Amino acid sequence: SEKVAVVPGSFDPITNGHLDIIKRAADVFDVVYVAVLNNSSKSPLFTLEERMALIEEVTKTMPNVRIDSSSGLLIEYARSKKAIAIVRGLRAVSDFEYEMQITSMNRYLDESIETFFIMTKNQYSFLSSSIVKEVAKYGGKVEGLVPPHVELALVEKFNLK
Ligand code: COD
Repeated sequence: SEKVAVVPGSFDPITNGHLDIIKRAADVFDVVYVAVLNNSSKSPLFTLEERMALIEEVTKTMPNVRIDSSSGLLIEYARSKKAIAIVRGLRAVSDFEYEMQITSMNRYLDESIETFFIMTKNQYSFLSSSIVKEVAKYGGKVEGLVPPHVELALVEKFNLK
C-alpha cells in the first residue's frame, strides 16, 4: 500500500531549508502532505492562504506532494490521511529539545505513527523563517535562502506595511 508522510510546519514563509526537507521526504515516501498548521507560540506574518500559495508555487512540479492545512492537532491530521510517518527537519542541537518534546507528545497520542528526522544540509543549518523575515524587514538580501517568488512576497509584505 501507499506510504504516506506528513511534513508539518508553520511555513511562515517557506524557505529553501523547508523545501529541501520536502524534496527529500518526497524521494522516500509515495505521498507527502505538506500541512500548514498553527503553532500557538508564533503569530504568523503571512495568512494561511498566502503560506499555502507560496508552498504550492514551488512544489507544483513534484507530483507526489500535496499542500494542505489543518486547525487541529497534527496527530489527528496525520491519522486522517492514513500517514505512517511525520517528517521533521533538524538543524542544530538547539532544535533537539523542542523536537523531542513534540515527538514524545505525538507518540503518547498515537504510538502507531512514527516521527522521522531529516538532517539539514549544512548550507541551510542557520536558516529559519524568523531570520529571513528579520533580514527582509530591514531590506537585507534573502536571495538564495528562499525561492524567488517568496523573496518577492516578502518585499511586498514589508513595503505595504
Ligand atoms: N533546514 C532543515 N529543516 C528546517 C529548516 C532548515 N533550514 N528550517 C526549518 N526546518 C524544519 C523544522 O525543523 C520543522 O521540522 C519544519 O522544517 C517546519 O518548521 P517551521 O518552523 O515552519 O514549523 P514549526 O516548528 O513551527 O511547526 C510546529 C507545528 C505547527 C508542526 C506544531 O506546532 C503543531 O503540530 N501544531 C499543531 C497543533 C498540535 O498538534 N500541537 C501539539 C504538538 S505536540
